Amino acid sequence: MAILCNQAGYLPQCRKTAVLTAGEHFSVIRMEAGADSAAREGAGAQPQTVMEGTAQDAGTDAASGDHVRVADFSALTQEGTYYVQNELGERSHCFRIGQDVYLALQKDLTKALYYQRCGCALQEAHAGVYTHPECHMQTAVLWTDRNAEKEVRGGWHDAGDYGRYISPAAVAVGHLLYAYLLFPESFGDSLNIPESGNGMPDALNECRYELEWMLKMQDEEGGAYHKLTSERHADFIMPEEDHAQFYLFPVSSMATADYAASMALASRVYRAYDSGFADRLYEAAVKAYGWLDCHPEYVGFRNPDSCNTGEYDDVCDLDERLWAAAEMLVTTGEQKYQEQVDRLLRGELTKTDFGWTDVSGFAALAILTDESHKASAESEAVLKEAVLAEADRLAAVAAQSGYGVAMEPEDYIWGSNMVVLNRGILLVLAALLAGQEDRRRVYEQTALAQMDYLLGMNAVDYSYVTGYGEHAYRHPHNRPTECDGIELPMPGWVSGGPFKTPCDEVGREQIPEGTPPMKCYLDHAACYSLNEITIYWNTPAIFVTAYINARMRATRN
Ligand code: G3I
Ligand code: 9MR
Ligand code: ZN
Repeated sequence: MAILCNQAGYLPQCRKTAVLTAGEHFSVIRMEAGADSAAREGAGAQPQTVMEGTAQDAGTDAASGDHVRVADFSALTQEGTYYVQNELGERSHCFRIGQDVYLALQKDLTKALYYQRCGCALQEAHAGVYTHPECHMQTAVLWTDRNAEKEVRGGWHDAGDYGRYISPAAVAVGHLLYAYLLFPESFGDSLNIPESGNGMPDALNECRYELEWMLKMQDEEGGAYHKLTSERHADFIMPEEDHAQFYLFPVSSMATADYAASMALASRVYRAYDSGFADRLYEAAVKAYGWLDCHPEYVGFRNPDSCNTGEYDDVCDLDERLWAAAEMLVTTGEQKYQEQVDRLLRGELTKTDFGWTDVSGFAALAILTDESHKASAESEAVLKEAVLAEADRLAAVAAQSGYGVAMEPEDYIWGSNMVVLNRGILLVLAALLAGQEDRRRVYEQTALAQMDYLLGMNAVDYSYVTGYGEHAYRHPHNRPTECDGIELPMPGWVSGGPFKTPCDEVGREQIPEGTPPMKCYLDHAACYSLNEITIYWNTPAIFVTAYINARMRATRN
């Protein structure tokens, strides 16, 4: 495809660009005016050229090797369905311009978490065609003591596999709950999940399903088991067909700190809805933090030799401890947590990332969005400086990118779309903190540009969200999708995206050596290092879309 665009669409009042890899001139053709126009040629639409221009030469994009030109059609604000065409007659996929472009997307990104529910049946009333009987009902045993049984049903399958892991769970909970805390107006109760209509926003209902499982993953000392999985990944079978023994793997300091942080955060969020639940969450947080106090040393996790399920190993637990101290400080105001925050802020932590290996950005979210300012002014200043400095760096990286994405060639790691979206979170946080309107606008536009990339304005011309775009990817590495006999995947799944050194067999075989990083992608179900789905790749996308929908609501009123 020679013209790349956000296949889901653009907001009327925001910047709108498309990338040309051929031709210099562009026309924007309206298929049909109106807010709800069909995005299909032949639906009785009479194409009409509504804008013409010359695309700006942006040189050679480092991450793709493409020589690109950028067509800016921001002046076009009328709602409708369009495409972009160059002077060679090549055209983009259709896209919409409309206020509602991100509304359905945010709902589907969140509903996707429901499809990950483990330990219950997905009924047709809520799951439509994507039903399955209850799964993984069996009790687990400790990996280190096969006589010690524990009931740990529930939670979300982590990804395309059936494992459940504490650190990625805590990160997904963190993204989701901060999205709600900061942009509550973007959350309703119409996801059509079993709890819909109970007076609590459905994102919180869905998140509670994960939290109730997490509450089972704590041992008597307060430590959090690192993960709950079978010894080997299941074959490609439906979840209800997986009867393997599940094991609780040993406690780690990384998991326990993530656990303490996410429980403390959740206790604040649910306080207004269910104080009994909030108390349980808080008590679990205090108990986990007590474990951290008793174990100031790093307690790592490595897979036993015979185990091939996810490892989520991390060589440093200081970022997790910082997140935990920050959440406990904001939750309690107690000086002992301030002292931990001060100590850890003096270290070399980034304070700006929201992934499962580096969670230190969540400490910035906790402290910088706390309206009661329980943390010291010094902590706030240190964190704000780090956030704004990183946002400036990312804005400069995006400006250098022909595709407007805040990524450098070395950033295309396993789950690179999570990197894109976590950088979107950072840019949104900076937009909230920016003192000057011109900087705020730069951060906001750059955050939106990350969604343009995710939804199709990239070197492989894929929308990386199932069901969103004429060329949305369709073959995620996801066991139910592969086994359910249904042609299309559930809508709203974010693909892991391009990875410069793919490590699955098909990716290694089919992507030639020397392929530019942004092009190291295949829409292939076997490519777990390129095209898997996970809960914590969807949740940063929910955060960014919730911000966008809140901003659109505010600027519309
Ligand atoms: O931390 C190093 C960094 O220092 C280095 O510069 C970089 C170079 O590529 O590698 C970084 O470590 C990588 C790590 O992710 C953190 O980004 C490892 O190489 C890489 O192998 C590791 O990949 C993880 C993968 O599991 C394998 O462990 C992915 O992030 C993680 O999303 C993925 O998670 C899997 C679960 O195990 C099982 N469930 C599915 C899920 C998604 O695929
Ligand atoms: O399906 C598994 C996926 O969730 C993991 O991310 C990946 C790495 O842990 O492993 C996948 O399972 C593969 C296993 O590692 C090797 N045999 C093939 C399995 C299915 O692709
Ligand atoms: Zn299950």
